[in-house]
Amino acid sequence: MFTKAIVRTPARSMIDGITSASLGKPNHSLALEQHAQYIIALESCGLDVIILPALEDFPDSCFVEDVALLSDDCAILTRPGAYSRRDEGKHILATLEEFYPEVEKISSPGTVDAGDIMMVNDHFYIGLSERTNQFGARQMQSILGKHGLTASTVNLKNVLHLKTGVAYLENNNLLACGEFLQKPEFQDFNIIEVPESESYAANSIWINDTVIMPAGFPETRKLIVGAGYEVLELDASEFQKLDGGLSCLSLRF
Ligand code: CIR
Repeated sequence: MFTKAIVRTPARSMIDGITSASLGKPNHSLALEQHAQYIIALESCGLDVIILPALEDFPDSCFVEDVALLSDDCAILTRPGAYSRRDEGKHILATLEEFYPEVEKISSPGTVDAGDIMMVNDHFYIGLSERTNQFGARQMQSILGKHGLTASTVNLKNVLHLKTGVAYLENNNLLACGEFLQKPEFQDFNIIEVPESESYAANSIWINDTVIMPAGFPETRKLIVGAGYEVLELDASEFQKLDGGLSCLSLRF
């Protein structure tokens, strides 16, 4: 069960965020509205939501998921792979220290975006991507190990982050798309296959038995409802324009 989430208000500078999508620039006012709905959805799942202020110097800073890995046992500040995001963590550290006695850190030459890390009980899958390198993954593995947690790496080919293409929905259910469907390391899960045409919906989040998913993906919605979950749909169009999804917008713990 999660009890809290940290989010950060989207900055006006988000229009200059990093993207590989060709969906146009995000509309800041609409992003703020969608973000407000996101917060309401998290609260309706029982979470206390800590809302951090916008950081204009960091266009991608609303994607807080990438800057830290939080679990019941430890908090780890990452070192984001994109240079423009490298110092975002400094602005969240004090908040993390309110909840964790010690916050561990990934250091150079390691880079990690925590959007590349999927928690499955006490095990963490770490995607090796353009953002997360071997050094970072090894540091992460060793810090998690100190806390009695295990980790393994997954090579990514086509997606930005591991959780762009997979989401663990608890109860051994894995929502997955594209390159992750055939990965040997995921074959023991009950795979809920997201159709390629709805791949954006693979970035959904489980919160206390509700699945929050992006609006507009009816096939995936049907599959998730069929697996027995309550579903909340949210419009995430302005974040999709920056390659971001619903998981990226919060740290849940
Ligand atoms: C970036 O490229 O870093 C942002 N525009 C999007 C980050 C999305 N985060 C995530 O998938 N965890």
